[in-house]
Amino acid sequence: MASVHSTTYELLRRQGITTVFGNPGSNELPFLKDFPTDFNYILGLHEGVVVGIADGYAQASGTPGFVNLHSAAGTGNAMGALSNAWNSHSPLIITAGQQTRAMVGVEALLTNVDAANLPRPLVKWSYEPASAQEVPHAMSRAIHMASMSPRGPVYLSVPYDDWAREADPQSSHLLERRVVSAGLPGDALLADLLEQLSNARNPVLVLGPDVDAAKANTHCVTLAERLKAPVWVAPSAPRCPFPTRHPCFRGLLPAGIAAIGKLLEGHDLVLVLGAPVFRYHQYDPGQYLAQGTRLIAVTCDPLEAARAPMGDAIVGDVGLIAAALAERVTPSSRAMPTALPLPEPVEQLAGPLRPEVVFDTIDEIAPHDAIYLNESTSTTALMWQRLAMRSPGSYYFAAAGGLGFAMPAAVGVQLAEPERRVIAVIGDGSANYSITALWTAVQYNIPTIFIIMNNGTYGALRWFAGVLQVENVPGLDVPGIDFCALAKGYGMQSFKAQDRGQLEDALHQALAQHAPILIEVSTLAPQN
Ligand code: TZD
Ligand code: CA
Repeated sequence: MASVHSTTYELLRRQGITTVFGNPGSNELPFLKDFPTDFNYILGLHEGVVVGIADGYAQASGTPGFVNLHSAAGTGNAMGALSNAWNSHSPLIITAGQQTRAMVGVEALLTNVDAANLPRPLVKWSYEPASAQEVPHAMSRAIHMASMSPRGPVYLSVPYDDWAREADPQSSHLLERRVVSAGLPGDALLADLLEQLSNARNPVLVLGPDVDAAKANTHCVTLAERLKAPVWVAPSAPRCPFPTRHPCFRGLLPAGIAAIGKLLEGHDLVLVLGAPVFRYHQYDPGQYLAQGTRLIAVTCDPLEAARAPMGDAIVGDVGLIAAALAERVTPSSRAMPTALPLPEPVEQLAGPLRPEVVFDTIDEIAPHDAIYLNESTSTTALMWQRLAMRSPGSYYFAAAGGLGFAMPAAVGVQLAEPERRVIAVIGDGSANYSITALWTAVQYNIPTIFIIMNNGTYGALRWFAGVLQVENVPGLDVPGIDFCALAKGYGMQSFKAQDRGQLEDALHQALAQHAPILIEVSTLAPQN
């Protein structure tokens, strides 16, 4: 008779899931026992790092990331990372070991009390099976729930004595199941949308992360070119859905209500694809949309559709809808938008370097299909202006704004994309939330390039303090951290770059080798 253990591994195998991202404890050892040789285990030293790596891997590969955490404490450590995964529709199957069934009731050490409730509301589905025999069925549900549109993280708590039990013989049915979502709207709805686009005098596209997740970037290029429409990226962008040097590209929308309303003024139709409407940040009260502007959003997520404060929404498959619109839209006779001017080069040879110089240097030296992770919070706008992003899957940023995402996600993205170079640009503040990601990169020889922008401060918070007009705030500086020494401690090669020449040399060296590397750049803090 098959055990719960062997049935579950067979189920994962059949679904193409053979990598486990984890940090183990006693409750998890029976699951990890006799770990199959066709599976890989990627160890992270903190659960925020484990989920961050799995999130990057799931987003870049488009396949579910399987995570194994330790009970309540491990889950708690992962909650910040889970807030990002929830907001980026990342398909993550997060499992946690529970105490043995006989001792859950007495709350023995390492019991996950009310386990299914712990990760809510940051999961699509959360469960602890009522019996050992139910474990394979619950795992099957978890996989399908995470993978079905809208994708997202799910949570499964499994008492550790369940793994050695006999599986229900009917579990074999689970091995054969396929569940797919079908999401193209009916002809009438599509025809109506096409007519509105054709009739619009001055339409504009606003694209979000789920365009990139659906690999619909080229469909959006065709759509924009046929409509001759400008293209904005939806605010607080976690991914890059459109090539940033394309003539239609207008940049990243600001994250304020009034600012967006004003920027979109004059357009009679705003078509939003694959983004919430909108992920605002700073409170900038005003009109959501100017008089005479209509908005239609296409999203995979009913929650996003329901909570938008204005406009219509269509819930469906963003990739299929983008492809159908691109193919069928009537080409416009309007003039093609003209490309944005390239940013002015900044002459500076000696450091501390202006962030512009860092980005220009990276842009000059990095391969054209490099993948960027961004967690340098005060320089996001500069990054979008100065780094050309051409290919799908070229940019990732914490979708909920939770720091500690980009370092581990860069490791996961690199695992999923071994042919491309991954460059993570990380602030000196942000680098401390998930610094142990360096260790995983070293141990598994994952050749991510980490660039630390060391300006000694929480630059973005200094800017925000200005927006909120609050003065004399403590805790905004982070001086005295030697990132090269930290890298050395985790076994990683590192360079300090004090000027442009040193940065160039370090980047060339990093790109010439197949090993992770950290480059610490002294940068100027934003002026405020
Ligand atoms: N903690 C977590 C988990 N997420 C957060 N977003 C913050 C705290 C608050 N926070 C920001 O939103 S930006 C920021 C903090 C602390 C400063 C990051 O500083 P940095 O980058 O050095 O990484 P800059 O370029 O100096 O802003
Ligand atoms: Ca900083």
